[in-house]
Amino acid sequence: MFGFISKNLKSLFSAVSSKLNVLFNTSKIDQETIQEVEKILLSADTGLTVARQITQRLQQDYNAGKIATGQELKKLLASYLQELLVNASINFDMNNSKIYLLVGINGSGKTTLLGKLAQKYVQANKRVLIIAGDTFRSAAVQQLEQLVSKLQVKVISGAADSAPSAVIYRGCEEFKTGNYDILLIDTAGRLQAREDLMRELAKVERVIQKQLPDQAVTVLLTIDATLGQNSLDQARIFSAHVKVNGMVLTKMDGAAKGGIALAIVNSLKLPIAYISTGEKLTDLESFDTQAYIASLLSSNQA
Ligand SMILES: Nc1nc2c(ncn2[C@@H]2O[C@H](COP(=O)(O)OP(=O)(O)OP(=O)(O)O)[C@@H](O)[C@H]2O)c(=O)[nH]1
Ligand SMILES: [Mg+2]
Repeated sequence: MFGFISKNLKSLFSAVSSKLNVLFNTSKIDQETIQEVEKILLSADTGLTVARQITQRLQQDYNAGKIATGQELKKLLASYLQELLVNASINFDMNNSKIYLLVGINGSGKTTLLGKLAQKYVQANKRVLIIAGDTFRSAAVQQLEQLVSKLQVKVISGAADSAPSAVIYRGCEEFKTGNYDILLIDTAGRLQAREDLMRELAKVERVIQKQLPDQAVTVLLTIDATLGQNSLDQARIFSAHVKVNGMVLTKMDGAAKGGIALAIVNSLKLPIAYISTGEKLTDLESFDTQAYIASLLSSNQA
């Protein structure tokens, strides 16, 4: 698994890491090198706050005479990235959760993620129930049913344009009375700026909590990693309306510049539960901090 994730991330970071490695391999570090690090981090989509924060620390080290060689620079950069990501993957224990509510903006990969989680739990011999809570988009239920068609899992759906809380209520009843281990709930995509839709989501969360008061609900926010800095705004506003437990960075295989993980973790202190690296049901990996940093800093292609 480690090899797989680092291979995917390596191609994601190959341009960035090759530029960084030019710096790591120089024998003499000067003022310009530190500025170059900031530029490279920015080009990886880490955002200005993170890039500045890290280079300011490197600058202090440089002034104090602690960075004379490229290898010293690499070591310090790695440790600052590690510190920054310390909250990224800890505190996220998927094993104890039974209920997953997937939220995010339109097209961010919720339904695809649901299919992947369904496959993961079916493979682990769990009895999975799915609620197709996207009653807004007419083709949403068919998309979901097709995605999980080979898994033999029950999908509870409602009439098009009905209130999502109604189908979610029914699905929770089925979960209570049926013999299930895992409940996966899809929701319609919504832009973070739509206050009415954000309130609808908060209502959905309340319905689940009321129906299943003894169960913890894990809310996963899907973030399309190709959208760059706009993702920060999404994560902040969704978190203000529902209790987001973890983020899933999607489309980390495409045009994404994976530094967005650093920006989000730094500003929201939310863990990254998974990264999604493709459209196939198997393209899902746990977020591994060490592998992420290694792929950012190492120029060797796996
Ligand atoms: N390359 C790539 N494509 C992905 C990934 N995840 C999802 N997609 C694609 O992105 C598109 C949108 O994915 P969906 O899962 O339908 O997204 P959604 O959030 O459910 O969309 P709405 O329900 O319309 O809000 C689909 O074409 C997916 O196949 C990924 O990790 N990598
Ligand atoms: Mg969907």
